[in-house]
Amino acid sequence: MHDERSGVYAADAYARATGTIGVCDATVGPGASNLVSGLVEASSSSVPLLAIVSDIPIAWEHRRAHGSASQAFEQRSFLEACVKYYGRVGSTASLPEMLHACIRLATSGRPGPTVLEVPDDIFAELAEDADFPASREYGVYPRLRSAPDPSDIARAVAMLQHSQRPIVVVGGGALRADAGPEILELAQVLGCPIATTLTGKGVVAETHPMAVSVVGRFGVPMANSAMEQADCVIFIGSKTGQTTTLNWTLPFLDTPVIHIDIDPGEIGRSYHNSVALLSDAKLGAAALAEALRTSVLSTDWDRAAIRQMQEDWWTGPIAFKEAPVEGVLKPQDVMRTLRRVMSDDDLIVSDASLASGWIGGRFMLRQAGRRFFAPRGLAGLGWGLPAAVGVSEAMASGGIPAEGRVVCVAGDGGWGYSLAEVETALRRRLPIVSVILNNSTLGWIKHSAAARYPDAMVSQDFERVSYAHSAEGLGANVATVSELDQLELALKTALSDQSRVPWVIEATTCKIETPVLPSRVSTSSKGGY
Ligand SMILES: Cc1ncc(C[n+]2csc(CCOP(=O)(O)OP(=O)(O)O)c2C)c(N)n1
Repeated sequence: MHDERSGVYAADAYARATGTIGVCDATVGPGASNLVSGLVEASSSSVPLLAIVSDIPIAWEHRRAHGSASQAFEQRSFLEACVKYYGRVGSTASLPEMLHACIRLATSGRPGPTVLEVPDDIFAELAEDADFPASREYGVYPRLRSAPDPSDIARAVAMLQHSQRPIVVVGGGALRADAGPEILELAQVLGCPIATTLTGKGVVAETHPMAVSVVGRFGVPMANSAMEQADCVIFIGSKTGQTTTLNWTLPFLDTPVIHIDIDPGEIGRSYHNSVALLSDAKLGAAALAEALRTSVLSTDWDRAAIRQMQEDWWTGPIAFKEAPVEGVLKPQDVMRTLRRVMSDDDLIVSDASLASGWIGGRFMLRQAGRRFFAPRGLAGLGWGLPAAVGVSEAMASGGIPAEGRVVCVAGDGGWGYSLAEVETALRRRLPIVSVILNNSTLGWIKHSAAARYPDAMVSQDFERVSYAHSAEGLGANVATVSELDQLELALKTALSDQSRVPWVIEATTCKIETPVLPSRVSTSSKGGY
């Protein structure tokens, strides 16, 4: 790839799509330092990765400082903070075991990234064939599943027996654990709505009669409204972070919480009185559902009201912040068009910023599974296109079924970080369809600056740039669209093109609209937005 940042992003997305570890490599020094954003994204999103990084020869250690040895710097202390484990290979004899350690640690427990650092002289040595039995199963996650303590299940059941309106909120941990069927079972027994975090989107199909879609800042108002009405919240595989909980104001601090998680350090971090079920998401949901099946419950959600909210949100009229302007598309309309034209076999990848929120709240996932990929760990711009390359490679190599296409959605700011990877997609014959929401501005930053410092704005605007022209130069088929029917035609053409040449569709979009939902002002049920 053109940039080590892209390499690690692609490996991350490959791991998310396939359920196996992603691997990338980078050269000593500037290559290694470029891995930081991707390693932190994978760490905060709990994605197993192995980054193989080279280093100066062992004998040159005294030449590390100030680049006496060309490109050397303290890369270990720099990268070690970003990963679960940093293995430095000291001899060829230790290589097989070190490699095994990196893979084993990346995929076990809460998954995360690891680094294998190999000095240049070790790389150059001839290694004997390893007398070490390699086992592919270590590269797959979740590898070892643990079940909850029955006494904790009994406490959770006792709490739920007092609940009229429980809600299940599932995060990325549930998606990684393939816990969808068990979570559906749990919600069925409880007769309750199911919400997801942005990273958990896909655990259940959003067509389900009790699915209220994504909660939090990048979510859907009906999900936040269901959270407000809930008198007990069951988090499954979620770090209950800022975006999901509207700055830890929802659930309210006095709402009873049950938390199923693989990482004991997460349970109780945001909601101190949580009933803790230390468990894999799949086994935890199954055990709770099983115990509840024989319990007396008194849940009474208004199912018809939930059904109505779903219909209004997905198919009702869209409320815009400003009136439609000719020649400028609304991202909400772009999402509805994408949804109409894309098939259920297509996968969707978003870049950071508003693109994640537009898809999170406005693009209904009609089938469950790992179908939507977004960088919410570090939320760094430029993740989208390289990640689409990783997902598309997974399709091309048979790592995941290949019936559909990979669609990438990015703002123009984010697209600018990694646009050279269009050539990678072309060279690898990956028929990715990218849609750039070109509002010629760093939209989210502009919106927050306007809200916080309206009298001291600095410019977040760009010149009007033709990203279509640059993508054409990089070898893609392109289209520039500013009307909905043009967009629909371009998408249909791109998605049915059999040439395996990537497509880049540049849409002129407005600067004003935002998918970001307002934060609540208080942690109590009395405070509003
Ligand atoms: C690498 C990186 N730098 C800075 C930011 C801070 N940031 C968050 S959103 C945003 C604006 C993104 O603009 P664009 O990609 O055009 O999307 P839009 O918000 O306009 O939809 C910025 C700069 C970030 N998330 N990542």
